[in-house]
Amino acid sequence: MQIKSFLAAGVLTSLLASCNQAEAPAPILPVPTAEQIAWQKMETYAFVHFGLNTFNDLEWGYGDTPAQTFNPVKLDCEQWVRTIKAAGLKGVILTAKHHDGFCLWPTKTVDYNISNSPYKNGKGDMVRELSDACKKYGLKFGLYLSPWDRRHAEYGREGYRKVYHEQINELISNYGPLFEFWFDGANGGNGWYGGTNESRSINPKEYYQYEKARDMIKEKHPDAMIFGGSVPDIRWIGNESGWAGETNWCMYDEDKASHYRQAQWGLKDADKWLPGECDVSIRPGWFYHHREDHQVRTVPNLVDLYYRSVGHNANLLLNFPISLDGLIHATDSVNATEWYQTIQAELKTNLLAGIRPEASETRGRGFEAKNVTDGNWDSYWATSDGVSTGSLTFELPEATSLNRVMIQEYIPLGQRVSAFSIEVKKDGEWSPVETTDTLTTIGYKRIVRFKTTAANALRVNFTEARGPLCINNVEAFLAPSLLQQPTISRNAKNEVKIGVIGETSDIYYTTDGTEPTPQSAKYVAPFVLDQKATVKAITYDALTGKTGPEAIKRFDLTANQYQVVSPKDEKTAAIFDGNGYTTFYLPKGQKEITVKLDAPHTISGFIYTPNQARDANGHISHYELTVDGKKVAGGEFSNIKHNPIEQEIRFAPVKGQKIVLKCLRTADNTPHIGIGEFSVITED
Ligand code: FUL
Repeated sequence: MQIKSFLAAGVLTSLLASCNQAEAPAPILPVPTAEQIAWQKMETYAFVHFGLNTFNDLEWGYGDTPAQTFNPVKLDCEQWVRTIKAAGLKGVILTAKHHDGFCLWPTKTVDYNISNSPYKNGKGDMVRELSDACKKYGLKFGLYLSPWDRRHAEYGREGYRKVYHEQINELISNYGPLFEFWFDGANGGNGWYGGTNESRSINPKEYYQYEKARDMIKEKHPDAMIFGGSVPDIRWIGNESGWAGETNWCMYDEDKASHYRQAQWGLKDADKWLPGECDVSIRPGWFYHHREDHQVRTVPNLVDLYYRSVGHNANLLLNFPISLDGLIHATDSVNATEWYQTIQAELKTNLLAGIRPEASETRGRGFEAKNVTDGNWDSYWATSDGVSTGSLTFELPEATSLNRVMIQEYIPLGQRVSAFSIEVKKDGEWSPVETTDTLTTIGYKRIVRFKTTAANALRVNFTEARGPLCINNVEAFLAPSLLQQPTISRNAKNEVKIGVIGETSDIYYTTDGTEPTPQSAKYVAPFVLDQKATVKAITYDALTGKTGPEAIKRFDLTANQYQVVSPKDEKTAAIFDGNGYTTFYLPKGQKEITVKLDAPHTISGFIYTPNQARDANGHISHYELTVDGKKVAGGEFSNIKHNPIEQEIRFAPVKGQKIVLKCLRTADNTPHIGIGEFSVITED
């Protein structure tokens, strides 16, 4: 009896409590699905690019390299997975087939697959091996299957479409749960196509029948996010550099966007919830190239990308090019692991934990300001209907230094905030924090970095939103300073400039190839270097005795050793000025540039840098190079449109003086041809 009345009282209390509970704000459409929310909470995961390209030093195989060249001798998927886990990444997506058409699993659809390679005497199955390793180590598993297939004879026709769908079917049927399926949008047109060596164009939205493909995938993997195609769940962020816009809405609609680059910011007024994914490689290329071993992204660079992806309301997909032996290279593995540890250290102690903030206004019971510091993702502070601005003030128990603020909106009810500001109170005065960030959207997560400041209190003002505010988390941190990697450049006057972005620190350098130490020359101002040399530089903090990542730059011929004979135009100087942002565009109709060196040199390669300006065009995608009238190189700068990095081409050394770089095609078929930088690699 006693128990009964006790229970009744309990029910009554909770009934009363729920009666007093204010009503939750109405969702503002569109809102994410439960699967999209679960995906966004993953925040970071890995990509691996591996296949025939790896063994042929290519980014985009043409579809004609023999399957027998796939021969990793130490392949160990568990090593990949251990590295990926140590880097704090929650899953991995494997390139089961790239544009060259080579399949990493023993598919029944085409012979061009792993069973016709020497790997495990044709008994290997990379998709199986990696998915097993993921299960063993508790990582999620996803797949990339390139729709564009440069090998298949039937590409562009119904025959290949059937093959493609059957390949999807094999992959979704045999390898366990998938968290993401990647349809790559690239389609360069030309390929081997069964030996026809031609260019084929298709209308991707219709040709691949993505709706059908999606249904097949979702039937077996309802949680899987579809990337790309015509019915995606998430969107490409519009660049392959790993960052999202500071303003970044989860809403998007390709048909409403003026250009694909709009994807970096999303759209405030679109009716699809399509959160952004930032894909980026830890090296310049997506596939492994020995020449990039010293170009692995450094810890500070990766840390910066974290803040500009996850900290900008997007997920980060970090690629590891698997090396020739079948392992993640040691440098990549060390840098990725240290990157994670650095992020952990930067966001270790939440200075607002347990503080009950004061809110400008509250909707009522259940939506109090204390919800933003209770560590519960599903409880949030909300303002009343009709109130879409407000502030949260956190009194700090003692004067504290800070330089990071993290804010999260309760996205199940939609993304709302479009403007906010952050202030600190010092000596009784409020002032805004010093930041270069534009404080607009928040979404699932926004992290703002600002100059370290002392504070007795912190205030976040939400100044514009699409409806009542729904904020579920606010945290603040004091990240230790991080030594950056210097940048090194040489201008047309042969002046070498070494600099660092962000916090200032001492720089030491060498020009004779030796390793720089704090005993080396200290950089104080640009210096002249009018010969071939390698400059190495480090940052150093005398207080901690720590050095930052080393920068290495090899300088070959100087700008005055080049003379452009055609076209005659003084603007051509821009291509030797050490600055990839200043670009020379060839006059309309002209397709080549002729350069004369000061004297004959033994030349073993050249470097072409496309315009480095954001979203530039006119990049050369197909080229030919002659030295003294003899063709020494020609081919494709694969993937240069979306990954416009420096292109280094090597060839057998040849002595000569007159060089002609000819453009056979630009990446976007624009009539103007841009050259950011051009240089040759000499052996003398
Ligand atoms: C691009 C491809 O063309 C690249 O090779 C790479 O796979 C990247 C992730 O997507 O569109």
